[in-house]
Amino acid sequence: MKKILEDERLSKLNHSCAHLLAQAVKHLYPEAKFWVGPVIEEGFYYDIDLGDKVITEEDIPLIEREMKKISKDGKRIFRKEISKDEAIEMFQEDPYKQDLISRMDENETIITCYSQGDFTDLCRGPHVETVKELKYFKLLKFSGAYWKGDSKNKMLQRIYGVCFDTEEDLSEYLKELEEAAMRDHRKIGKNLNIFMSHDLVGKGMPLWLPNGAIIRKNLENYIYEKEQKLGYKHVYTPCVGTVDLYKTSGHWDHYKENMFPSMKVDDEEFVLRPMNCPHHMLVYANDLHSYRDLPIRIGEFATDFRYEASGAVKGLERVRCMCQNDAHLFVRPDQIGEEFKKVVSLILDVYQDFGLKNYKFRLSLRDPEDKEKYFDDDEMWNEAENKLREVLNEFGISYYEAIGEAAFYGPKLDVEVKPAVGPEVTLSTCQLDFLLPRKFELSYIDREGNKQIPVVLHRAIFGTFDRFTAFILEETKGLLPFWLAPTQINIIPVNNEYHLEYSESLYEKLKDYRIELDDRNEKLGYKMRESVTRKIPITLIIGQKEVDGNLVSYRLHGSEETTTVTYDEFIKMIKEKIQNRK
Ligand code: TSB
Ligand code: ZN
Repeated sequence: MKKILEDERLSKLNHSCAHLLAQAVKHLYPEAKFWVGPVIEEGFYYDIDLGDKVITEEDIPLIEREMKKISKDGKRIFRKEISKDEAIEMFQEDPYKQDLISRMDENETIITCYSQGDFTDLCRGPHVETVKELKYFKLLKFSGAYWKGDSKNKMLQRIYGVCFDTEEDLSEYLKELEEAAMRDHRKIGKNLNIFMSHDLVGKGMPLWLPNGAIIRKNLENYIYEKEQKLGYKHVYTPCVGTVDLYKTSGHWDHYKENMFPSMKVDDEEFVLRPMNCPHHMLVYANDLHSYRDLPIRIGEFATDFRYEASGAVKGLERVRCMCQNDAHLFVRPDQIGEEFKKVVSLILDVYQDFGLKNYKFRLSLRDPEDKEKYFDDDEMWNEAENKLREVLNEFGISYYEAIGEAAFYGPKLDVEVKPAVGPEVTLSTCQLDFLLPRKFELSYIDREGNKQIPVVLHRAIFGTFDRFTAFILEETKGLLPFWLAPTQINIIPVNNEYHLEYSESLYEKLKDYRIELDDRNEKLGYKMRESVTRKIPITLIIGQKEVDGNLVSYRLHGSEETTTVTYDEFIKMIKEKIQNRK
């Protein structure tokens, strides 16, 4: 996919096209007022105040037509420098521009504006020479967007578009967008009945349907098995805690804006938990520990609640109620490197099982300027960040560094992946923490009988089951491997009259698997097509040959080929599929 933001020419073109959009909107709706129109990864958008008017599907072709007309007219685009006072004067009637001007740097006394024909906008530029260059564009979508992203403000109309230099580039891009939209887990999730949402439950609170629950349960079993073998002990803890718990941990001071507000019950004040670390710290503190007991690895499939901005919630990928595949590893300082490597190995192992290849490691560091987000202890941060770098370099995995992405309690190694639609997200994470063990006064007894403070590694391999499911649905385009597929085998009798009885006997014999028998009185071709669109990995086609010879004929999803085997051979084949979990 073309990288618009990183390409100077494409950025300029898209920026100018945003102005063209604004000009066309102004022609059609003279009362329109404009907020900002930035270039983004997908092209550009413009946020527009249209009074009470809400943009609809019908408006888009009209706006596009007007844009074409202006472009054909071919006016030059002029850059002009004006003083701040002139700008204030010029946009007297426009509260949005006044707001922009008032927030400009004090030293910025000269303001640039760009004009094309009858339209002028405040802008830093740069722009193309003439609107004639804006020939190959398309308006992509529209939505409401609160002014400055704040739900207390007025809802503006946001229109998205994209512009290229050639027709071929545009159509190739549109095709790619279409393919990405087909891969969007929200679409797949709906088509395959994996999850739903409902206004009565709330934003960012998906409901996992039976098909989704099968996927999730199997993911849980899969990772639980791995963690068991690696010495993790799982616990169950409540998904609320008192405000005091989160004051002790520091979440209340450094993470409050990501939390749901508290609620009072009798004489206690609770919050829905955004993380599980405090609970696990208390589990650790419930026992005395010797240096010989460490590492202690406490795992949980733990439900958390986070306040995510309503514009940011997205299917299963970014939710307000999530389930982490979480664990906290309590280690001695001399065990950090070793234990960290084990986590990275587990991540690599799991990614290999799922055939995931497109991911990047990110070393997420604190922003030393941000005293609000990060616990203020330079020495502790430097120690943790250097230790992480040291381990990563020793381990030899390549990564990039990102300032301001650390957790409030420590730096982390994140795995970044790109969803079908939208910006990159973090999947797995492994975090180094010297802070919370101190806050909870955790200890172990060292060889000499002295009390020492353990170090904690926070880690989530899938991240959350929610986000991981979203990602694998997109990576597989909904065609999940046999062991994860909600329905694994679909039996279709060629003719119910003659082949149903044998099909039913197969159905009974194969009941250890997630199996369906399609005995509807529909045409064979229709049923086969449906089996394909439902992404069922194996479809059995049972006709006279199979009945007479006690055979099984099957088709693997995506293949046009039918293979006929004995029942035993068939069982052997699917057992291998389950065992390999590939
Ligand atoms: C790993 N305390 C640690 C934990 O011990 C923690 O909570 N880390 S986290 O904040 O990075 O979250 C863990 C993982 O949850 C992230 O890596 C990400 O994959 C996933 N996640 C975070 N926010 C959301 C969300 N809103 N929706 C879905 N998944 C999310
Ligand atoms: Zn944690």
